[in-house]
Amino acid sequence: MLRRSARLLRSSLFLPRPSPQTLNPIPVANPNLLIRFSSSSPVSDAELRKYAGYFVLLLGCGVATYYSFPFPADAKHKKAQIFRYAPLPDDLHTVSNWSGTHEVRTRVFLQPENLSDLEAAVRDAHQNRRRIRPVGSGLSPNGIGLAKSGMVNLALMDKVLEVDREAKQVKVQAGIRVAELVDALKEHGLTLQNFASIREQQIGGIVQVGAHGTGARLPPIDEQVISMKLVTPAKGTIEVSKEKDPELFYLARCGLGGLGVVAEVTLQCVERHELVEHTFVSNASEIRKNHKKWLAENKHIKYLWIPYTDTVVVVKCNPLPKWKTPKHKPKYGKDEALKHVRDLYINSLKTYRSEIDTTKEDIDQLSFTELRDKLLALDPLNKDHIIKVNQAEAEYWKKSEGYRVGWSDEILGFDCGGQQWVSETCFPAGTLKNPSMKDLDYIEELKKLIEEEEIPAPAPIEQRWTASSKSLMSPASSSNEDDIFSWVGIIMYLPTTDPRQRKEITEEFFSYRRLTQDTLWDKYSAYEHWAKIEVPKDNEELAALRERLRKRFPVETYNKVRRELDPKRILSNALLEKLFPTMEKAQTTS
Ligand SMILES: Cc1cc2nc3c(=O)[nH]c(=O)nc-3n(C[C@H](O)[C@H](O)[C@H](O)COP(=O)(O)OP(=O)(O)OC[C@H]3O[C@@H](n4cnc5c(N)ncnc54)[C@H](O)[C@@H]3O)c2cc1C
Ligand SMILES: *[C@@H]1O[C@H](CO)[C@@H](O)[C@H](O)[C@H]1NC(C)=O
Ligand SMILES: *[C@@H]1O[C@H](CO)[C@@H](O)[C@H](O)[C@H]1NC(C)=O
Ligand SMILES: CC(=O)N[C@H]1CO[C@H](CO)[C@@H](O)[C@@H]1O
Repeated sequence: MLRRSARLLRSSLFLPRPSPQTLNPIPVANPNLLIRFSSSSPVSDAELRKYAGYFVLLLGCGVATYYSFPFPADAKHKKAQIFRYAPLPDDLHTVSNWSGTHEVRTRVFLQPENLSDLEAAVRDAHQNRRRIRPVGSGLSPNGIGLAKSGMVNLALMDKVLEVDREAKQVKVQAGIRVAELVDALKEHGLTLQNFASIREQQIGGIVQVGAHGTGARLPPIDEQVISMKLVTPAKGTIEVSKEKDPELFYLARCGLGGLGVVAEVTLQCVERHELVEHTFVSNASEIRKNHKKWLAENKHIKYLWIPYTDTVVVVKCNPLPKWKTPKHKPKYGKDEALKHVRDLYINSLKTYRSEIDTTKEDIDQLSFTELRDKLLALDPLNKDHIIKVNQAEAEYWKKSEGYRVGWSDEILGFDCGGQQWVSETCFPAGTLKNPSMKDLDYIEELKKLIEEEEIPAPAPIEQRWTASSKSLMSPASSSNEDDIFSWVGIIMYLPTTDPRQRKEITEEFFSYRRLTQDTLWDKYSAYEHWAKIEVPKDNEELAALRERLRKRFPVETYNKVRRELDPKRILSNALLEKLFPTMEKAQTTS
């Protein structure tokens, strides 16, 4: 049973998943091949959670679809086995990024159940120079948490340890996922200040890359960290906080998994609150007129720009009391809103396929993002086709204007659509009092570039804002608390499993990204999100990227502290080594 599900999973895309295995591998010729099954008697809580963690993430983010695997009936029987050698290749763990754009296979996937286990695993790996890169839910589009030579994952260390209702602070084990943390906080009347588009990240993962939501007064999520327990290879377990060691604290908050395994995190929370989301369609000139006011007035605001159209979808979210009770009833029903997109799909099917194998009923079942994926799949790199799809998307949003009320964690999610390539940059946009308007200039240039270069750019170009972060490695880092930053994401979907087509889309995406890089990044001091930065294959380009990173981030300090805390680079991976090479070469196995 167990085995079968492992095979099933391997053929799909999935999150790094809890699996029945190894800690303290017994020293044999190749310890990496040793798989240990837990030997404790009846089905423990942790065991249950292992299987509850068997999720396959299919599509979507705000409305992600999950398939959970049933708890194996013979699990008890399985537990009778204490140690077992894993035959190849059945126990290889394939860990893939969400979009299936990066994946690794590994035999070392440690899942400690508690702090002492984790400490032992880190100590052991350090002594034996074996790599165990910390990985969270593995959701980073660039696979920054993945390492072929081995990983440690805290999915079983997912407890809420303390809630301080007065101070509105919570102390958690870093393996807890955002969704579960928010659920646990409910009964205390608390929640997180802000959210990314999805809630499946582990706290360790979301903090270490400096992830963000939107709202020009709200900093990225790492800024909510008050203290952390860091398990380091060379210095053991250390507690880092502003009081104890400010330099290390601000470096390690957004530490890219390279300074230690974050075992525990104390987070600042806020009162649980409801938000009113107002979605409406605007255009570039109206936005220019109102931008300054909107940024300041709205707690959360984002713009979804639709290439080749003048349509901009504006989404504002604000606390409930500020508003008169909004009209709940949308002007159009779901079918009316989708009509244009469905019609385009039916007509496109006629053009692209001689036989229509999809019935009307099937089409009526599809959500907007599913329809968009199917439409794009027909001719993903044909600019004229993409323009039609974008225009249909603009129509869809025009008929989807209206209000939605709900708890902040529900409202702030977003359905990002299917598998995709994404590049997101962060750049300064002045202050809240005095916005530089560079954010709007950036988009204007980007849209012009798309049109001039005839890039088959789908929608949306998502634009968000945050306040600054004091974390030194954050793309929004600034010592000036008033500074605000804009985050802009470009996208190309991968609506196909055909490897040739995926390759073509990938190439087109990288040329699109390259054009934005050449035209915009230096001009606007824009830097890529750590979960989205891609390492160039070309050596000269890589050297240029390193140079660039040194201008913005304290790379020397980061490497110096890595040398102190993780001298053998057991927590690192190829991506980190490429971006932040150290003088002494990593000597860990492979
Ligand atoms: C559909 C989708 C939507 C997204 N939307 C947003 C968004 O709106 N805003 C945004 O900012 N990001 C967004 N992201 C990116 C996502 O929030 C980040 O990639 C986040 O890091 C993922 O968390 P994770 O647990 O999967 O971390 P992973 O990808 O597994 O790891 C991320 C980093 O954290 C490190 N790490 C993980 N756990 C630990 C630990 N315990 N100790 C030390 N280091 C650790 C890893 O080494 C790695 O460097 C989105 C991603 C997807 C797929
Ligand atoms: C940690 O978990 C292991 C099982 O992996 C168990 O044997 C050990 O007793 C636990 N330690 C503590 C302190 O709970
Ligand atoms: C932009 O939107 C405003 C407000 O809806 C409208 O008055 C204006 O005509 C629009 N401008 C363009 C160029 O479409
Ligand atoms: C399933 C899938 O598409 N996997 C991809 C993961 O990433 C690697 C490297 O980036 C690709 O080569 C794979 O095709």
